[in-house]
Amino acid sequence: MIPLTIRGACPHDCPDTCGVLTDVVGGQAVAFRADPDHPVADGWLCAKVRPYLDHVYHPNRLMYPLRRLGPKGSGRWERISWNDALAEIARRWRDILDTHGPQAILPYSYSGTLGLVQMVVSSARFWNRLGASQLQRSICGAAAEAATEATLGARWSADYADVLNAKLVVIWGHNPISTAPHFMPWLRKAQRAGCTVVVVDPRRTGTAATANLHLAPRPGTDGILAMGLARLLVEAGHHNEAWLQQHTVGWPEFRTRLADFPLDRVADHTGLAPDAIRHLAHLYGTLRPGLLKFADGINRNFNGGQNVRALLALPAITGQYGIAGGGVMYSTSGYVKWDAGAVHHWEGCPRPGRSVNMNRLGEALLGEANDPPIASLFVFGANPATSTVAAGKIRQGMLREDLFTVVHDLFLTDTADLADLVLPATSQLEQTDLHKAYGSTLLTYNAQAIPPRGECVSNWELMSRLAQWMGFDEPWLHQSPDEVIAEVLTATAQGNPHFEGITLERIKAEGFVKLATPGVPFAGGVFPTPSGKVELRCDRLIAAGHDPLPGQFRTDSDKNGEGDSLTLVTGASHHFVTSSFASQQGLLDHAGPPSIEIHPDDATARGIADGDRVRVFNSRGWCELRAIVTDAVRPGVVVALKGRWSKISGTNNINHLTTDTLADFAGQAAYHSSRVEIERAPESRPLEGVLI
Ligand SMILES: Nc1nc2c(c(=O)[nH]1)N[C@H]1C(S)=C(S)[C@@H](COP(=O)(O)OP(=O)(O)OC[C@H]3O[C@@H](n4cnc5c(=O)[nH]c(N)nc54)[C@H](O)[C@@H]3O)O[C@H]1N2
Ligand SMILES: Nc1nc2c(c(=O)[nH]1)N[C@H]1C(S)=C(S)[C@@H](COP(=O)(O)OP(=O)(O)OC[C@H]3O[C@@H](n4cnc5c(=O)[nH]c(N)nc54)[C@H](O)[C@@H]3O)O[C@H]1N2
Ligand code: SF4
Ligand SMILES: [Mo]
Repeated sequence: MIPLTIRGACPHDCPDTCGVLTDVVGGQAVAFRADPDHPVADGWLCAKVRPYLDHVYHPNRLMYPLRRLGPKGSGRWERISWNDALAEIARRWRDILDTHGPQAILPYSYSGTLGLVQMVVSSARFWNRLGASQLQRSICGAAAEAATEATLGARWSADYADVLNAKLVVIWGHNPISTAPHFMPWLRKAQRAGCTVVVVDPRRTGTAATANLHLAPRPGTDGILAMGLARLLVEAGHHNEAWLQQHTVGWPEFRTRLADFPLDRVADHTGLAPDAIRHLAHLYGTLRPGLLKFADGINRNFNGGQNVRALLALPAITGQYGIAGGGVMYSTSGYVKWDAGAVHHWEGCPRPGRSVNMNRLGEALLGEANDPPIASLFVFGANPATSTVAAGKIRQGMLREDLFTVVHDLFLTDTADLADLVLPATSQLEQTDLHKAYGSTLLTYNAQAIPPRGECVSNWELMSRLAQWMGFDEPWLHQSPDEVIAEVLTATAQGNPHFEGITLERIKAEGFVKLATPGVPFAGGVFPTPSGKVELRCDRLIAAGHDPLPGQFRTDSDKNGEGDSLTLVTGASHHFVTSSFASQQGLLDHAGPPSIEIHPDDATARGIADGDRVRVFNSRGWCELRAIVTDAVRPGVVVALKGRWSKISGTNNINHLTTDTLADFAGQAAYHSSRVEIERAPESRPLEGVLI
């Protein structure tokens, strides 16, 4: 039989949002590959998504609803029908509505899929209609987003190809070799053409290993480094006074503040040699255009917001915004802000009440949210027991006998293990969606390729079923995916010049379309801030309790009792997307056992040798990992990559140690401000664990 080829989009949390093709024979997907016509994918997929059919046809895929037998977390389940599952949810929720009101119900979703229908609208409409608690979605890039919008007015970036116009690229707290793979060919091409590549990262990542220069500062000190660089640039006359006068607000005050950042202080705080800082300032001052590239890893610390504000000042000081190959390449997300009215449909809904910060989930379940208490937790497209800060508290909270928890996922995750009911979710091949990207200016359509496996349902289909059981018959709760897309797209396109000529019909016919964005953002030095300028001083920040100028940094640290002497950095794994795919044996084999990188000086001081089993601990919890003794991490810093499932690792995972103290801006998670201690552990159970 000749296969039918269906065009789709990779739904995972990655800036590339590749176009994909699925070959289907008789309702079965038989081949999966990159769409050769998709300009970002360019004919290849990353190591984790290439074997996507192993994910779709994994023997452990959930196929039907499950109800818990025995105590919470005991791992015993019975199969139930969808009818019974939905009836039980409706019954429990009606009781909760009577006793506590709807805000006692908390939906928790995040980045399992990034689609408009299955993530954005599925996280909004039904929950608004129910009147549930809002979720503050601040786990990933909230501080950097707030900082960028305050300073530049919008998250706009050029496409990856713009790096070919740069003479210098500073990749700052970002590891694109793993996290934005399709940027790498452009970077290599630029490098071969003579572009100098600098990486600023406390770890010698795969990206750093191929750079011309690698600086490894202490985590969280990037703002101080940026202020120090700014001062050196001004001292050497590399600043552009005319541009600053014309296109910025607050330059005189900012300049005065630079007095606080003499080189010796900056070197002391960052742990970098003065010469290395001077060298970077010289490169940035002289190699023009110079591009600063970062993602969200850099904002996951107590100073995440102000650090990004300080970074964003550098292109302004040198007058490099609005030129090809210059400025900042952070995110293209701001070109498409889905129309909030069409996404949310607030009409007829209870007024939105409290918002629960996802980074306080454990504390919220344990009583911090008490008016009303959280009586029901509904998790979909997320795995908080694995991926959210202070996971031990989440586990403890989810074990509450009086909490009614439903988890909708493709797999029986660490989070699903703690549920009362587990519902089976479709994979991307079994659902329809539209995807914007955060690393490119394409919109990519995902056509459903195969029927749902077993009794799986998509997020949006589930929202419609829940609405039906709760007696909500508004048409906007029961649209088809294409109707949702058409409505949101039409509303978004109105008044947004980037959507010129874009319709759903066109996207479906062509598979993907390019937004009508300018090649260079902020051309002519015009910014969508209230002043129309770069806001070095941003008075809007005062209302939120922040210093309106960058340059004052928090000095508190994550204190967990005596001896917490190492900073824990938990960047992205190469073979997983957060915890997604981290139960796939082929990828686990590539990734090796769960481990922690430690500098030889820190290892020797603790009697730890390479390959030792170690216990990592602080006041929040512990986990056991395999030590990798390496100078790829700077002294004082240990690195354990994110994503490992506790149940597969044979131990708690690293998020049992991460801090739930929030960062400076926007309720951001501060994973990389966590402090830990490490000791040798006796060899007992294997760490590698077994597949569930
Ligand atoms: N393969 C893969 N790709 C992914 C993901 C994944 O899990 N796996 N996750 C996706 C998601 S959710 C996101 S948000 C993006 C994130 O994309 P990135 O920001 O590129 O990813 P991270 O690895 O979180 O962080 C990048 C680097 O920041 C460094 N770092 C940490 N703290 C600091 C600091 O204070 N200063 C400096 N200078 N460096 C610091 C870390 O060592 C790490 O190498 O990637 C996405 N892509
Ligand atoms: N230690 C540490 N932890 C981190 C970070 C870090 O830097 N360090 N980074 C954080 C960041 S940046 C992010 S964005 C978060 C991400 O955290 P989460 O959003 O919780 O992402 P995942 O852990 O990948 O879990 C996603 C789940 O969604 C499921 N899923 C996939 N598609 C669908 C679908 O269509 N429907 C349903 N119902 N389920 C689906 C997957 O099977 C998976 O179990 O992790 C954070 N965790
Ligand atoms: S995870 Fe990223 S690089 Fe991999 S296929 Fe998906 S969009 Fe492409
Ligand atoms: Mo993220």
